[in-house]
Amino acid sequence: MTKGRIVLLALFFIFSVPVNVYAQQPAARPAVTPVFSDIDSDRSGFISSEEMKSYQENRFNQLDKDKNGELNSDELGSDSTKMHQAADKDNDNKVSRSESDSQFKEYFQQMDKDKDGQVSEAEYTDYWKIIHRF
Ligand SMILES: [Ca+2]
Ligand SMILES: [Ca+2]
Ligand SMILES: [Ca+2]
Repeated sequence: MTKGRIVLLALFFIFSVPVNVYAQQPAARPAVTPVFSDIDSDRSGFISSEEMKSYQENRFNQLDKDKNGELNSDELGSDSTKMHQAADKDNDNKVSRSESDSQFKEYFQQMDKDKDGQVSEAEYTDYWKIIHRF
């Protein structure tokens, strides 16, 4: 190992310590992780794309307090999981049903690391670990 590399590594550790401390504080977390078994409705240990879809529909209906078929900023603000945060693709400050649907399809694909068409509990936990790091 060269001297330059050692210095770089030392710098990396010095700067990474405060970041890790920050990440462990619950207040720094952007979202509450939905419980795996809330989505895995048949308790098979895997989330299928159908289970993800029904979770998304239930969530959407829960959040859509005025039942107008879209989530406005107040309704989005009441979402502790913040799972709809990036869903507003057309930037009209509202999340439509189809925007919600495509956002959750995206989640499913991102979570299903080994691409076997289902999300295992390990894949799920790993995904949220990464999300909560930011
Ligand atoms: Ca609404
Ligand atoms: Ca929108
Ligand atoms: Ca999988």
